[in-house]
Amino acid sequence: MIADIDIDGARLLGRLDQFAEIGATPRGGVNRQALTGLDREARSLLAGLAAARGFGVFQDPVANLFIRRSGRDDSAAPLLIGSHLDSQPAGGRFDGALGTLSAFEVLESLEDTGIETERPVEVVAWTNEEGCRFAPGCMGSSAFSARAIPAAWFELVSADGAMFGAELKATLEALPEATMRDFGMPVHAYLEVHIEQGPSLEKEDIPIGIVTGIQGTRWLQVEVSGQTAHAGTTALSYRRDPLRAMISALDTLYSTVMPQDESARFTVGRIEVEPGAINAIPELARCTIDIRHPDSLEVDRLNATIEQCFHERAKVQCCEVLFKRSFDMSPANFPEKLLVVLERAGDVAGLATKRMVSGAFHDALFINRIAPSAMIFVPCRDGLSHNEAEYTAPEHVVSGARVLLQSTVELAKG
Ligand code: HGY
Ligand code: MN
Ligand code: MN
Repeated sequence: MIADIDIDGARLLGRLDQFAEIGATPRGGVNRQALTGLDREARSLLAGLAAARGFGVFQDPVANLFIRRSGRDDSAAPLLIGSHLDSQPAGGRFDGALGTLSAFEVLESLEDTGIETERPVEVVAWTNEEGCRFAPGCMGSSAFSARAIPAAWFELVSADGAMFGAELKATLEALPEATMRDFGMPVHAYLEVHIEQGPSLEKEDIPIGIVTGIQGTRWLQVEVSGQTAHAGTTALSYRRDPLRAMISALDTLYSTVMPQDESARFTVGRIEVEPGAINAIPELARCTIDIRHPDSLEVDRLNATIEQCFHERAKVQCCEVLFKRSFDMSPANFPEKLLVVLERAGDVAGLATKRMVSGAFHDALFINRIAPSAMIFVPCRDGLSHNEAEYTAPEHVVSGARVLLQSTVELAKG
């Protein structure tokens, strides 16, 4: 071990169970979406656990939550370790919570053994990583790295009718014991443990992934508009059916984008139709499109292909189509100097590691814009995530936290 110190695996596994109860779903997952009462409940629980250990509790204007353990030189830029506590609507109990609670376990283990670090170490729970209630994703980490909250976010209304501004205010007010701190805090480095959310570590029976980078992601909101009319009296030649145009475009895109490029990802997560009456031709058809690719030029090309396809099919149906880009995250590469620290930590923990690119986006991508960042992946069963059956074996939970602990000691020793 870099340091003769270990984590308390039972305590960490117990914490994961405790947090999984907040927003628990009947099928064993969690629905703890960003800036809801359940998200606030999880944040309060973590803040209470932190206060009980004498750690400092802070939050910034976008409700990122920080838990601070002082260092010998408390003026030094802290090492940040963490992830997120918000979940998908039908999410798993490990996505986000694993990294946040592994980071808290590291802080507790340091405290238990009385190890003094040169620089402060702070656990962070980033606000709204998932982006499914309020797009874009990674709101907390992107506002933190940009040192500002985009004004446009305060216009956002979620599908459940909530206003972003009101929910953010309620979330900040729900943690009066947290000291407010403004944006702009310098960061020495950032580390995040996360489940792989893919199958490769499990398939190769490797317990630790050293994440070298994250592929690009772009979210489109598509709206096709036509003319609502009577289902019974409107003949084909009089129809301007936006749903028919959308289905035709999507059928072509499903059968070309991913089959022609195994690195490309094309996902339609939500479709809405208005007015939604069984006996009226739709007036509006809306859908979301999530595009991913390791090569940002390919993201642009896919975007252009999608727009062209929709415009062509809309024209055939005498419909209009509008596109809005609600998230755009170019690929990131993490610095070699941090990757070798993680690999060394894996070695001293006696764990096999492999380098890999993340197919999922993470807060580390934004923090990497202002401080050296890197991620530790652990396997998840069948590579399944954003699914209530998401599962990571206890030994992998413990291994990820062990590598985080050793890397933390290495990076915080000054
Ligand atoms: O969508 C993502 O890639 C992340 O898991 N929220
Ligand atoms: Mn996540
Ligand atoms: Mn996720």
